[in-house]
Amino acid sequence: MGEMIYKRTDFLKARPTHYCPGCTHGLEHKLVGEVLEELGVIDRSIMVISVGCSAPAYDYANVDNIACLHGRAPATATGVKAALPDSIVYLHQGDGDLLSIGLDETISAAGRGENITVVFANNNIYGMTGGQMAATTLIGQKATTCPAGRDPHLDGYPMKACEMIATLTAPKLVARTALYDIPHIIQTKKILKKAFQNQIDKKGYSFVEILSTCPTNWHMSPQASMEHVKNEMEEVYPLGIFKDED
Ligand SMILES: Cc1ncc(C[n+]2csc(CCOP(=O)(O)OP(=O)(O)O)c2C)c(N)n1
Ligand code: SF4
Ligand SMILES: [Mg+2]
Repeated sequence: MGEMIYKRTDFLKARPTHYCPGCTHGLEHKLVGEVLEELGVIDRSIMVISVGCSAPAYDYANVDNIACLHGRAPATATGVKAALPDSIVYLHQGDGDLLSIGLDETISAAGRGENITVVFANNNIYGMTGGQMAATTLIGQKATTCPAGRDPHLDGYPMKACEMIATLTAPKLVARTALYDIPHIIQTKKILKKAFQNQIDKKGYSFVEILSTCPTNWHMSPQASMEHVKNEMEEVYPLGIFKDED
């Protein structure tokens, strides 16, 4: 990776995004960008973009990127890392992508211990396609495909990514964070930094789930969405470090 043509120092381009007001995808890119800048690895970072509302993220970041088929980001990232072992690979995936459609890819990459960093934006819904139920949708939560609310007898129970991945031997860091206030934003950045440092140090697979918002499909204001994360989501998806090999 020594012969990069452009010297890049800023992760994000100075431009507005398409994200709805109160959506946390943008804040997540910003935190990752700050971390990659502070670690001095922007020149060798590659963004692996999944299908979902964050699909156009390639337009916002000053790094090389690759767009993947729905759910296939971990396999693509595996190929990127194999071809460019010194690259820093950042996956940004929604819950529909990472769990509902890409569970096999997710678990397989984690099980192999690929030296990549996964940022999982869990907003409990298929945001991009208009609010269908995801694997993570809460019991009782309304979605277009469960208009009366998710019923576990019909639709099953919410799936918990960190809890599943932490049972595997290979992953080095598995954590769940949130962004509903400044202390949690600071904590999220700290965990993201560790997750990318692990990759720089060639330690292996790191997985950071961030409890995320979708005010548009939740039919809530940005402020109410943050309260929802704190009061409803966190109860089902507790925050914490599920595995840290350090
Ligand atoms: C194999 C496949 N199935 C379905 C779709 C349609 N699709 C595009 S985005 C999306 C939902 C994405 O939801 P999520 O990953 O949670 O991202 P969000 O928009 O919520 O951030 C779906 C179902 C697709 N593109 N490919
Ligand atoms: S639809 Fe939801 S996930 Fe998509 S940009 Fe809007 S708030 Fe974010
Ligand atoms: Mg989603």
